[in-house]
Amino acid sequence: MSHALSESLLERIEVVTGDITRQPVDAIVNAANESLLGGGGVDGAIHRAAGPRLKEHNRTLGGCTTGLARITPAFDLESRGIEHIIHTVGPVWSGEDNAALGSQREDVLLASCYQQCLDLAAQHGIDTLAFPAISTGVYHFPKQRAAKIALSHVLAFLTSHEQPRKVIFCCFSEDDATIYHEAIRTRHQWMSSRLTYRPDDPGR
Ligand code: AR6
Repeated sequence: MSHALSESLLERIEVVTGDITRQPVDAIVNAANESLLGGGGVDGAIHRAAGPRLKEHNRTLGGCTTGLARITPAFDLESRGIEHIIHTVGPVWSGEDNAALGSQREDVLLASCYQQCLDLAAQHGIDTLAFPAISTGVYHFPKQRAAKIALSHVLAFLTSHEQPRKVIFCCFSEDDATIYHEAIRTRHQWMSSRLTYRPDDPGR
């Protein structure tokens, strides 16, 4: 990967603080539960903003298993320019935060949520997509750990796909946004070090 490519990849992601229902994007991701019929947190905010037709529609879907995703119209949110909602069900955290990243069943399920949402976005030609910090509220997934998984899966997907063109990580607090900025900074340093370290370079 060239330096220019890694820079342009990072330009395709953005961290914002705010309400996901107010983001100027084509689609938003909902951190739902398996019923898809609404709940608290970001799920409650999205159902309130999308209106009762969302729940009526979701009754016809028969729920969604943890780690999978479903796409729906955005109903009343269409007046704000949002065309789709991608509902995914994150894992409930029950592990130890000190285990190696990727070793927990919950890590794999959370990665699957991001992958499924990105696949659906690409299939539906979604240009701009906003994610909340899936599973890090009521479901208690450790925030730093979740941000690393979110970032690495989004970057890997963007490397091989033109759509979505832009992914926004929509945080609900400045503290949560700081966690994403830190994950991006670490990733950027790692990418740069890989690009400058050439053990076989005769000029070294
Ligand atoms: N915009 C952006 N992010 C938000 C918003 C908002 N309007 N509201 C909350 N957040 P959570 P989970 C953040 O609990 O952990 C529901 O009851 C919040 O600060 O919404 O996946 C569902 O029905 C946190 O960073 O989702 C499920 O039963 C993040 O969104 C369960 O909660 C996720 O927190 C899912 O739990």
